[in-house]
Amino acid sequence: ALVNQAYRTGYHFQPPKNWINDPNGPMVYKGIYHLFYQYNPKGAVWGNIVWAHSTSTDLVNWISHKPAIFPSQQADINGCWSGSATILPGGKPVMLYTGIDPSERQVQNLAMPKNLSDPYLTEWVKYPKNPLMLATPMNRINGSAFRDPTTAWLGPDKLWRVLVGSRDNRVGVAYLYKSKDFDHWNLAKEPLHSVERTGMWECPDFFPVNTDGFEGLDTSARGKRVKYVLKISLDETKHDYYTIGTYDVVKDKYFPDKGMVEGDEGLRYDYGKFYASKTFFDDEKKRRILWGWTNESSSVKDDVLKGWSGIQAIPRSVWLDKSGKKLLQWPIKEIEKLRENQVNWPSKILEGGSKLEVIGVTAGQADVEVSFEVSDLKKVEVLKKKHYNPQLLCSKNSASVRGGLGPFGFLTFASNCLREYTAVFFRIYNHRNKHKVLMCSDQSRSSLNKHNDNTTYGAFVDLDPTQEKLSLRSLIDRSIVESFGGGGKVVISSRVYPTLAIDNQIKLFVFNNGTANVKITSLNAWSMKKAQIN
Ligand code: DQQ
Repeated sequence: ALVNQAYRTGYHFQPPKNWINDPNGPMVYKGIYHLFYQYNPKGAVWGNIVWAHSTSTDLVNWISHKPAIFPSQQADINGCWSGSATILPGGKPVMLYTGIDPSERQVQNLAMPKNLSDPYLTEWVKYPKNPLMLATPMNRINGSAFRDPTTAWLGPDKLWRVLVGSRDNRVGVAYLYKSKDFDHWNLAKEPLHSVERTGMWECPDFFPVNTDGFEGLDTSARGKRVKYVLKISLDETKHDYYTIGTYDVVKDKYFPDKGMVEGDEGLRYDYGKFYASKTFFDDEKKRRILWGWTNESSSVKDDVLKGWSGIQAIPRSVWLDKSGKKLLQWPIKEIEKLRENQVNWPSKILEGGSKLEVIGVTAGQADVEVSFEVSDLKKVEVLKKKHYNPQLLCSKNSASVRGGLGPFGFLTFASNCLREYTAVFFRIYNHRNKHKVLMCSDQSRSSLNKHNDNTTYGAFVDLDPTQEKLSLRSLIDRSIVESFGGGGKVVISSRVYPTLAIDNQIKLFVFNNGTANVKITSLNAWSMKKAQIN
């Protein structure tokens, strides 16, 4: 399996070989999408970090260019770490990124395209005055926890603002810097935001969202119908969390809203593997697009054997849900042009304890959408405690544990006799006289190879099963299942490495392991063509 590269993806972004991590500086310039990313040119483990560079006209097919930013100055001689693009007025892109200096301190640097008439922007020039921001005894910033500048935004006072992730002991901090010329940056008296006991904030992202509709906004946009999103990547848990709130541009303070769906700590973009994510405003199509890194769940030894590690998740459009309490996410529309050989089922009953094979698609490289309707709510199981950890609930009640209403969903990467499968499903509960919908991605039987991390993931989906259909879409791609529940309310990405369910031995089922019947109101499945990537 390792030798024939069964786990290399067909339409997810990855280079031909070696290690990748965070997406960097995503942007669109003269109609060309740019993606830079953390890359080790020398192997399948983290190290020797440079900014690799690819471009695309559709966010699906990519060509690669030579590394754009690599150690060349004192200010980045020990590594070029994560950073972001800002499009200056007049359309000129610039990059702020973290450099590792000769004394292993993290500092913030600027790089600019050499030739603006080249839409591929293959050559980048470092600003000679780098570093522009650094930790000093005066500002009391921790120089080993000071990185990942955001896209800058312009305030009404014509000053640029940018955030840099940090920590002060265990207080997670987003330091704010201001500048009138992108050259001299002044640390604001107070950070934009900080939260106790969260540890290092990596890769902060701060952007406005529309309160009505899914149109994206430029990072400097302001107005009455605008809310703000602050996303942080928690080094201690390796998950991305966001809150929605208001931004006082005069005080330069961010205030997260109270009473968000799961409390004030923050929601997850993805309840599986997804880290160091970053959005950009697509000015061409007026949408905000989210990129995120999905690392491997295999052992380092296997990564070295297969010669690569890490992929980027399919870019997602993000916008504010009508409730104002969470973001919705959906794979970018363009990915649908890879669909072929559509399979479409008429509505049918999926009996309790049964499963149906989805025949006619390449089950290892597919896009599948199903929608369920439930009526037999008498059969729901009851949850008695006050609080439940949905991930634990999913791992306790795996797909093989018979339920009342659910589990029902997909068995992806299923082998012939179901010795291997990765199950993505819903299970409905009654919790304090309300219905609660749990969504799980169960990796417990994903592979006979036990050297993989097969943690099960889960989250509650904020929807009322008596009023709404339960929809599930999974993007399946050779070693990844990216699942969107409830039209993008909950997303879970999992990496799996079956030993039997590989290549043309992979099957796909819709299953119902509850006692109650459910109705499939529609099912659409497509094989996915291979994208041209790098
Ligand atoms: N990865 C980068 C850092 C960032 C971390 C280094 C997050 O800049 O904090 O490769 O994955």
